[in-house]
Amino acid sequence: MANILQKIASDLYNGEDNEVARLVQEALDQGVEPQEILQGGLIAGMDEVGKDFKAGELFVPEVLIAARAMQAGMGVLRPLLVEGDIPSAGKYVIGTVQGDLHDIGKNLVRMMLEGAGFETIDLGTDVKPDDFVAAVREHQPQLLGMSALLTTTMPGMKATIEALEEAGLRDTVKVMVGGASLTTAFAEEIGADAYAPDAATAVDMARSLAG
Ligand code: B1M
Repeated sequence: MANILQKIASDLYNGEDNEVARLVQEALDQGVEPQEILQGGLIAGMDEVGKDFKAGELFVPEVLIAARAMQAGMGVLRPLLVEGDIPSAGKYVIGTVQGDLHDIGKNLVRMMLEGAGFETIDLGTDVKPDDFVAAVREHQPQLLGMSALLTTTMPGMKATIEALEEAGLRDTVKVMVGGASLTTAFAEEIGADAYAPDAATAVDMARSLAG
């Protein structure tokens, strides 16, 4: 069993999407539990991608290709995981703030979070503070993530945190922010719980914030 899981992890790392989907099905046919395939194959592979991305050994295109391979594997597993009612690592609402259309980094963060077992709700780009608030009310996530690439849209993060406070929801959710122009100091200043400079760190922080 270890062999097939290692093969899934290494094919995922190499972005072999068709092969990952095929091997996931093969593992299921051999009787390997969906949760074991998720942890020992897909998440293990994505963890390696995250580590090497953080270390500067992999770059954005490779990460996106690996993330696509993970999606291919998840496509086979997802119905079974839902059926089996396996607890997720946590619920994570994510979006790019109002006025900002950059979504490559946000999508990368979302895919890496999914790779780590989080259930993500992606609100897309140009998300108004009230829409973040409505999503927190509806989905009751452990975490809310906001991405901003423009200095002109960064204030949308503060506005969203204030809107959460006004709605009485701030204490129900941990807020993480990220994006090229951000800093830890900015995150502290606006009252966010965490700032992640890259997708791999976002996963590490989400894991520790979700407890
Ligand atoms: Co735009 N753009 N852009 N752009 N663009 C930047 C951001 C800019 C720095 C380019 C420059 O001038 N040097 C500049 C911003 C300057 C500033 O405000 N400081 C800029 C500008 C000015 C603009 C326009 C205003 C240009 C114009 O029309 N005059 C315009 C604005 C449109 C709008 O949003 N309203 C605009 C438009 C665009 C495109 C549509 C052409 C395109 C976006 C396509 C898309 O996203 N679908 C685009 C692109 C591609 C870029 C650059 C070249 C690349 C951004 C990117 O995708 N990087 C960018 C220059 C640059 O950064 N080199 C630039 C790759 C991505 C993986 O990295 O998004 O940083 P990044 O995400 C990282 C981390 O930041 C972090 O993890 C990710 C992975 O490691 N992260 C998070 C991100 N979100 C996170 C959330 C988290 C945690 C971590 O928790 C929730």
